[in-house]
Amino acid sequence: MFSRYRSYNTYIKRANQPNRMSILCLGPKSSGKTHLLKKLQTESNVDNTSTSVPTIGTNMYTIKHNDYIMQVREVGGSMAPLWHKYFGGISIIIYVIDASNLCQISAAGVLFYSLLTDPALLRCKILLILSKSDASYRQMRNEALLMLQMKRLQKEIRQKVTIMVASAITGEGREEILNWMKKQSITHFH
Ligand SMILES: Nc1nc2c(ncn2[C@@H]2O[C@H](COP(=O)(O)OP(=O)(O)OP(=O)(O)O)[C@@H](O)[C@H]2O)c(=O)[nH]1
Ligand SMILES: [Mg+2]
Repeated sequence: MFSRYRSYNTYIKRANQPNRMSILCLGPKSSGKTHLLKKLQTESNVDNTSTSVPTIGTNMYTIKHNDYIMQVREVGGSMAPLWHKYFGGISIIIYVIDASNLCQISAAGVLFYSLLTDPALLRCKILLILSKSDASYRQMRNEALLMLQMKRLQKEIRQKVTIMVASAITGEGREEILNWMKKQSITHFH
């Protein structure tokens, strides 16, 4: 227990060094966080056999983009009641919603709203990713945003939410996400 606490503190310290960011990746179960983060790590195809396991607890990813090293911690969707334990020292949240899962979208939106109103995250930069854009039965961007009631939500929260569409299969959105993460690090450290 003590060593886990110490390693978490070390992570926060390291992640706050120049050119390193502390980023948290959250989202409901099976929304595609692990696959997407693997795709951000490497452009090559994601190995479905080793990544299709629900994240119990957390996964840490070191993502390099040009000169930047970004540390991203994924906390599994099954850990949602405990997400708040990982908010300390976090400046950027990536929230992943599965745009192909009609049943999940509204619940994902409610969970997203409760995150954004958490006092610890009021100054965070937020990236909302509509994942699995390759799925033929996905919701289109505008339909998904309508289901999430994004316009109304944006009026009620303090943070600016950037929205992107992505696929871990085709790589859609990869460059855009990496550039956004890098840009946040520049504005965060300078
Ligand atoms: N079509 C498609 N399927 C995907 C994509 N990303 C993930 N999946 C599938 O969605 C399922 C869940 O993906 P994960 O990346 O494990 O989801 P997760 O958000 O990490 O889930 P937890 O760790 O349980 O919170 C897997 O069966 C993947 O094969 C994608 O971009 N497109
Ligand atoms: Mg996962």
